[in-house]
Amino acid sequence: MPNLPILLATSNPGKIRELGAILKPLNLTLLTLADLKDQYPPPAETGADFLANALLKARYYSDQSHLPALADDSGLEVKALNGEPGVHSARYGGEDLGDLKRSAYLLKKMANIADRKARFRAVLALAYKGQSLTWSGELVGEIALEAKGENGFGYDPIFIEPQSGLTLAQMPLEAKNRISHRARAGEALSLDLAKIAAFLGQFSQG
Ligand code: ITT
Repeated sequence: MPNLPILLATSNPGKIRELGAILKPLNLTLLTLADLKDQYPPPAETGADFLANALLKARYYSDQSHLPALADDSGLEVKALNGEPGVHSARYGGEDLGDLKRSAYLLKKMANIADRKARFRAVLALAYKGQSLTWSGELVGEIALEAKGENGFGYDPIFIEPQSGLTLAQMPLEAKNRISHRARAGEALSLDLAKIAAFLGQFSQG
């Protein structure tokens, strides 16, 4: 693998923890936004879907930092809410709510809804100098009746993983990282290491 460091282009600490662990075996050299001397304001996520927003973030942070940048765009889609909150997952119910109140807001919307089917989706995008690669993953499950568990982030306390019957927040990080939408996107990425090496290699000569 060429030795170009890759910038993990997210300001979400939950994603940094998970992506760090998921990508660790791949021996990529990863930097976070906190490692850079310049700080960049996050871009407006104006894309219509996860793919568009992942590409938008990866391209933005790569252009700013002049590094290859790997961004994650992800979120929760609830069938009975026509796919909401979807690309609005991070801001659903109001910008400043915080994770717990945001989950409570969603539970309230679901109060009288019997169909609890939902899925998490994640798209990873790697961008550098006008080129990009993308990978995606999903996890199907159900919205719980009440929040349970302390681990994870975001909607984890209200998302039940069907095999175990546990919410993602009741699982240790390693267990979530074996099955999550982000882990599946990471697996797809790991199957493309040769492509990534070629992608980075084309820039390493100069
Ligand atoms: P960056 O854009 O800086 O990466 P963000 O939190 O704004 O961080 P997104 O726009 O992709 O990221 O929003 C994703 C939201 O979806 C996130 O804030 C959570 O509320 C939710 N989400 C995504 N993955 C999740 C997971 O594994 N567990 C629980 N909630 C998740």
